[in-house]
Amino acid sequence: MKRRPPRPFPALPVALLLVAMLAEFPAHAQTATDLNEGLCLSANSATPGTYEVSWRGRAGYTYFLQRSEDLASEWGYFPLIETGRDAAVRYGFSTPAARIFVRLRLLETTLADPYGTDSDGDGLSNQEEFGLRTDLFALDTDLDGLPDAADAFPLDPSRQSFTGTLAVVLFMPANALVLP
Ligand SMILES: [Ca+2]
Ligand SMILES: [Ca+2]
Repeated sequence: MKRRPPRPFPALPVALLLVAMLAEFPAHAQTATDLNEGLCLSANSATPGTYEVSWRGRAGYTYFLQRSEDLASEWGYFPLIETGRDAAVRYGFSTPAARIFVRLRLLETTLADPYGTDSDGDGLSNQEEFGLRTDLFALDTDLDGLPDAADAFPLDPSRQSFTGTLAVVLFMPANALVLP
């Protein structure tokens, strides 16, 4: 993977990482045929804890950027969805984590309403799943049997609390013997 030299950029808290810059790649930059869309993560040595992530966004593709601090726990999402435009996509962010890893998930299509779309059909929009920190591509993020939209604790499989309404219908069997 070819790496771009670190460039200074303003330190931003993770919650405000939505500072996207679209620019045409110079000739030496990564291309979509590179591994993982030419995804690069560069640390800003001048400002510890600040990074720039970039990749080649292909037209007709939709990108979701994920992060992990240790590769052992679940991957989380940056709260952004990027529609490829055959151009570079760059984001700057800061984090207090000692290490940070990033990866892309992509759809080979574009979405008319990326944030309003429910990508996994669990009843929650992508925007709502960003807020809940659930997986945009899993009906049941914590695998406890309750879909994310009905799970009061969608990230904790040890706590099962149904948030919907249970419909209970009582009926009398045709051969029932009614006692006095
Ligand atoms: Ca969803
Ligand atoms: Ca669940």
